[in-house]
Amino acid sequence: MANTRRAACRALGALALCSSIGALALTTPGAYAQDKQITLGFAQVGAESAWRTANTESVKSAAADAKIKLKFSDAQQKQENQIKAIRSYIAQKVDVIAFSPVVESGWEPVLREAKAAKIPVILTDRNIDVKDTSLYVTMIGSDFMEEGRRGGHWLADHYKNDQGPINIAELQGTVGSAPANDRHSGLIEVIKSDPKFKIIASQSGDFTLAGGKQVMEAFIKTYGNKINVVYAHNDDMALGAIQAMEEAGMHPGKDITVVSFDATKGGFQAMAAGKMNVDVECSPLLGPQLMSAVKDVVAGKPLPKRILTEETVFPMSVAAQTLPTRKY
Ligand code: GZL
Repeated sequence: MANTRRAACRALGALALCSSIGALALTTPGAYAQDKQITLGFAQVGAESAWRTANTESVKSAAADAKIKLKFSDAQQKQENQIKAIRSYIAQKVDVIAFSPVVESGWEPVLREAKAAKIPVILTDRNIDVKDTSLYVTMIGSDFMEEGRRGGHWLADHYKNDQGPINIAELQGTVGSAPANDRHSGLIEVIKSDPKFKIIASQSGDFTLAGGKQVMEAFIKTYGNKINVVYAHNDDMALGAIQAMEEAGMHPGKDITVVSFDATKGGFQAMAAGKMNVDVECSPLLGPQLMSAVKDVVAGKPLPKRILTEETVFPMSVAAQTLPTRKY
């Protein structure tokens, strides 16, 4: 009899303990949030390049790994579509909104709506140009100015014993986008002090292979063999330009130096084939960092305003041995 009474007391005690922990969890701020599945609304730029495809894959797989419910939209490179997607995430009362801004300006109104709805916003990949930086929690991505400087320094070193003139044809990314603006400005910062470098042509190919090919065909028609360097803001446009140069009987990577950005597998294959001289890395694999930031925001943890991705520069000489190790 006594044993039965003792067992009953133990069971009652355990029940009381469980219910008090349960109550504690419900009342402790943030504790409940750890149990509720987080919903993230992500407004992607589009599907314009191999980089973007890898970036989308990274976001989707990292959300699944983190057990975060992902609402995903593709804006087909149109700002109005990204704004519509963000508004729809606000209406659905998601926990966090993240997006890769297709261009730098025009975001204040919709971000003020997100702030009024108390939904935190995280920027990934590209930055925005706003006075009120309280409109977003943090920006996760590369330093495009530094990438442009790296491209410029590689050119300065490559032509250090050449008197010039060195005529550059520039294939710019999407007009108004942070990577296009900064990869251009970073190059200028380095070469402006050396008059032998001249940008004789500069036009947007919108980060696409078709755009790069079309613009390069026009550059070849106008400037022909006067072009010494093609400076392409991403691999897709560089690969399109390489096609145009080969169709015109030119030898990209040999009689025309090709500088590109992203360091995708396509870029490595072009370098291994001797058709591209250098590829400045820009990692699209931002998914894990984004999901970690989302969880921190929901848990009320402070985040730095800028989370920088580490990257490097790959010259043609290392392409063949490095290609098998590349993840995108
Ligand atoms: C850079 C990214 C750019 C890539 C392009 O972080 O925004 O957009 O360089 C992509 O390939 O289209």
